[in-house]
Amino acid sequence: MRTGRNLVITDVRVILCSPGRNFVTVKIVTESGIYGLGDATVNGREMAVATYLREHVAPCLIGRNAHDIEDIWQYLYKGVYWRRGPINMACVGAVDMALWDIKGKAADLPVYELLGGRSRRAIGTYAHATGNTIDDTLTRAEELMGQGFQAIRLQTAVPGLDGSYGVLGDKKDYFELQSDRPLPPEHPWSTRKYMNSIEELFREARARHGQDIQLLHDVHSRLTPIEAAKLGKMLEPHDLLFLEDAVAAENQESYRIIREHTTTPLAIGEIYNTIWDCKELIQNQWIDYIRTAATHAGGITGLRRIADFAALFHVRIAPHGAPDLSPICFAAQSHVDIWAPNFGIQEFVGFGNATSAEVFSHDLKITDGMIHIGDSPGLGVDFNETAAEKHPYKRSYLPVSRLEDGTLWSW
Ligand code: KDG
Ligand code: MG
Repeated sequence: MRTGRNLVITDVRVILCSPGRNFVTVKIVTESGIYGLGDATVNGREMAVATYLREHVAPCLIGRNAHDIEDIWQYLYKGVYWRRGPINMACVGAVDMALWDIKGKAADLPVYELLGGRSRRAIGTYAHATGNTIDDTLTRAEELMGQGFQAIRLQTAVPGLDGSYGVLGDKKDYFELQSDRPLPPEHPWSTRKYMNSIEELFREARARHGQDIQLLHDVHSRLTPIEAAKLGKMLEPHDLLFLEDAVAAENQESYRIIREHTTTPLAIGEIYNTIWDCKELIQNQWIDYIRTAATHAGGITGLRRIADFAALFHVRIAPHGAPDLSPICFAAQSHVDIWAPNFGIQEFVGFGNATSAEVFSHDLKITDGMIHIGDSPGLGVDFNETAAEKHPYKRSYLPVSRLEDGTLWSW
């Protein structure tokens, strides 16, 4: 295909490492020496993405012009015949971010300038307060409020259940590496026990922390639509910013049922890979926030397309920000957040630990719960391959959930 200014891709490296947890990183190198970085991590399935990238994607990129971001996106999406899917789209996403990084460096501009410039000074975030009891959770929320966070997601263990989403029985957090466990850890689930206890968490939160703080909650897809409707109604007096993943929505119609019954705002999307997964949710205005991440939904190009579509229907973006997305993904979506006119809020669970900081560097800062992006060209990230070698991949799985009678449930 024709090109304007050629920036020929000469090498595509795929690096798996585990500086605290597993990440899959793509490094695309051009003949000029400019390189770009992308995150392709799919938590618990890292080898699949790494192999797909090495065996099927990298050979197709060598010799192409790194400036042709849209053409390469279409080539990897339409061109494979097998459209969509989490593994394929994480690879498209990683390549896409790396190409935006290259374009920014070549232009000597941060990526948000290429998207259209800033729409805001900084990016509002929400933090996580999680605990084994309501008191633990609310004490943690108080600490976060003291650090300046103005929005906090509250999760607490369900009385009578040994561990649940966000709170493992042995207190090892769900986002920590689970490599000491040969197979996925299992959590029990009871909708009845959850429904009987959850309202108290938010009632207590409002009583202790007042009305100013924004509160959020993640159901992690464990309810049916009518149960979610009931929960939304139950939580209405506590005025949530949003209720996340109330129901798994391969069937997007499910959200119509929830919407008909409650004014609690709804969010979904962290496992979606394309605009098609949320098309009906958005165009019917059944949700308020779309939570697709840059890695999982086809990179900056995929996320920008979703944001523009969502803006037509008053839906705002709130990208997934769990620690199993690498700092490269976090930076990539921060550039989208600072640009998107319909940005809502960014999930934020810290910038990783000291070990991950040996491997990844970035140009983001957090003060008073707001993320500030510097003006480094490209995505402002870097990756230390030598440091990464010291932290080899370790197999690790996300947990699974079972009802108390043993039936497998959504985790
Ligand atoms: O890999 C799965 C986690 O990223 C997910 O469980 C975290 O639900 C999550 C969230 O909202 O951050
Ligand atoms: Mg979630």
